[in-house]
Amino acid sequence: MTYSTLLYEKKDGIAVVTLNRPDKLNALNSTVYTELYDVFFSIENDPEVRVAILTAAGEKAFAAGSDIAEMQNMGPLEIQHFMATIRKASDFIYALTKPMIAVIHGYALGGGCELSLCCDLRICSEKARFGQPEINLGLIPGAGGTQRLTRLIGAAKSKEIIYTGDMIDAATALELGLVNKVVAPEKLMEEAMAWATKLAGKSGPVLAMAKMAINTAVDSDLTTGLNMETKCNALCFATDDCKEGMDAFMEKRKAVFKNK
Ligand code: CO8
Repeated sequence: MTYSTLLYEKKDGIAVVTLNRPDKLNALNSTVYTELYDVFFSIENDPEVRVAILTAAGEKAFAAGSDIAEMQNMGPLEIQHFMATIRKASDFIYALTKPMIAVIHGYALGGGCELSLCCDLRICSEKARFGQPEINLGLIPGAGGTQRLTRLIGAAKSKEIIYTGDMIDAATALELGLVNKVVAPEKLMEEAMAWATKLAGKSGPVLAMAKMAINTAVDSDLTTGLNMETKCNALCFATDDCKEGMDAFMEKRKAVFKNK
């Protein structure tokens, strides 16, 4: 698959998507969001892919936000169209049935931070910097930041980050629960691949059930979430992998999952 703003590779069940506009600090324009939707649609429908990684080219940034040059002369109607393009990609990535890991070095600002929030897990370099600086441009986050950031780290800290527009460092992001793990820059991709490899060894359908249940917890009330947990578990019991997991335990051997 070839894209003008992304790189794509696949190895041993792990898909790696790389944002590739390093000269613009991987600013996210309409083409990037459209191509992100396309590549993740392919990933979702590719049975060989078990886990996806989203990373970025260049030394300085994961993504420094949505493309200000593109937005600069938009009016309300054009921005709604742009936001629909963002929404289509973001919502699809968030709901992907396969685990998604964002691998973040350098700046993850505005739409860049919001894109990482659509992933399941975030691993970053000690040098990463996060922020929602839209307030300094006279706007507010528009790629899900007021919603996904708030659900992840709570209203008070989200308000602090969004109202001030200040950046936070990797250690603060870890403390807030914005990222799962912080590692030395030279270890970033190695650690991300180790994580991805571990997840690729689990049962894909069962991971999808775990993701659906947890996403329901984020998006709804407790009763709805508990009902979803029950249904997802019932579906796990319809898989060969569930039988294999329990048989392997009883037979004191390592389970070999077949993704069925
Ligand atoms: N959009 C477009 N171009 C960008 C962006 C961006 N977000 N960020 C950086 N660039 C470009 C620069 O213009 C520059 O291009 P050129 O070399 O052609 O002049 C190149 O990338 C390198 O950037 P800098 O020279 O600025 O690099 P510095 O190291 O000096 O600074 C910073 C790095 C601090 C990250 C700085 O680039 C910066 O502040 N960038 C903008 C950060 C920002 O405000 N992000 C939020 C954008 S708005 C957003 O994401 C909204 C999402 C919701 C949209 C929905 C509709 C409302």
